[in-house]
Amino acid sequence: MQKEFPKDFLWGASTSAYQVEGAAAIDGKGVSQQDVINQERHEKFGFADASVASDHYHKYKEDIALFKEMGFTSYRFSIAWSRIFPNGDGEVNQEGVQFYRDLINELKANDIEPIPTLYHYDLPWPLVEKYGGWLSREVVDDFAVFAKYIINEFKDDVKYWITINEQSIIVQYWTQKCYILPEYQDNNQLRYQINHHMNLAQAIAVKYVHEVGGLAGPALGYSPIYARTCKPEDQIAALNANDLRNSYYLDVYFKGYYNVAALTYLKQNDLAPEMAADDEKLFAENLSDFFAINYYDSNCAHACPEGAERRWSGYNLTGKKGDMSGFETHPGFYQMCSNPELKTTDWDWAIDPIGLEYVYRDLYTRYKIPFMITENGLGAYDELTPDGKIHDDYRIDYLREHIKATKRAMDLGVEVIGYMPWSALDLLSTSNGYKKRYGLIYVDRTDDDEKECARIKKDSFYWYKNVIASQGTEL
Ligand code: BGP
Repeated sequence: MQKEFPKDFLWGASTSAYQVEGAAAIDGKGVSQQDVINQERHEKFGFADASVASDHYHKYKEDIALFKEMGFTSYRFSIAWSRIFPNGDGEVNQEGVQFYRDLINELKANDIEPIPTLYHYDLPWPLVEKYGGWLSREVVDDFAVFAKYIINEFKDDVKYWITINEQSIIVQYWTQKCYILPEYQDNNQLRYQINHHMNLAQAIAVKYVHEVGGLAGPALGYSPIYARTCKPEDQIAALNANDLRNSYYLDVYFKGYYNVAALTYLKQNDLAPEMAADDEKLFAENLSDFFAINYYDSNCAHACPEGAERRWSGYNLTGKKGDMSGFETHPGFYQMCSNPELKTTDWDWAIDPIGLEYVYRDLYTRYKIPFMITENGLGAYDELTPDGKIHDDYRIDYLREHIKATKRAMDLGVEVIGYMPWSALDLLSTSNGYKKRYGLIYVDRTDDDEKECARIKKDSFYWYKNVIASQGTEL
């Protein structure tokens, strides 16, 4: 039998605003870039748009009752900037503030720690129209006003603040996570420019959180990168990939400066961001307090000759194994590839619980900062059987092995304060609509038909309830 997790360990799960709330044009909410992006994806690929999503806006009390039944002691959600400032700047929409106040009060009444994310991909659309959104440095000032307002508003109820979600993934999939006007889409330096603006915004958010006595951390979309072979040139390629895809972000948040090798490579290839003289000083003065890790998979890399064609990360839109549109390639630096040792999901994400153990061990050695898992999960086709059940044993297997990996790292001294897998309930996938599901709670709707969004407990719901009740000893 497994030894118990600490008594105050935060057990819960995660969601994000536009993926779960719906009510996209209700009670004063303004349009966000995700409303526009998902409308376009609906027209192009048939994925659901974000207008109703999982209707959490109207059903949050029912959802929190289910969280309580599972035994949650934490819930990670995000705050939609366009619900608070419908224009991105200017007037506050009090009805939007009231929604989050009600949500937080309901969580607290159920002894569930609210863990809000300030930014999860959903920039107010008027800021895209005004100055191109994250492309412009002007966005940093508008974000600062929003962040300060929210942090002050909820400072008495929130201890842990997640600042910005997955900047590294935004760089990789920038047109999916940000609205980029077509005329800019060929200029890849802008990927890193956007990220620089986000680094400034995130440092300012950390500053405000510290001013009110809270703790702050960015949610890192983190995949460790293995070398495909033990050839020295593949090992160096994996190191290069780790520097550019991982440490480039970590070092800013936790050391206060850009990773030297990654920044040098970007400069040599005209991809580096423009920055002002004091920007790194702002980073250094506002370091983050904990790792919020979003872990789904590990990645693999091998050496890549000079002169190869530069390519950006591909994706699988169909959910048929092997339908990946390509791998990121940086000539002379590295090329990403699949890992022949690992099984994958239907969307080609490598399943690797040991990879999570590797992340804990590697990052704790390098930074010695506590961890919180803010996403971890299996995207899968779920079937609602005629008897009204969802037998998602594949999801249970996935989560069990990742919790075990967490415990192994903790047994070697790594500090982990919470585990919040993705996702509390089914929601709109960022890349694949409602066919690809992650929830512990099933939401009865499809891409084409919103139905009533009824909640149904999956087998994983009952399993996770028992995991929490047994403090992680019964997996
Ligand atoms: C992370 C995001 C989430 C979530 C998850 C699964 O990158 O933070 O918002 O959606 O990945 O990704 P997807 O929905 O594309 O399967």
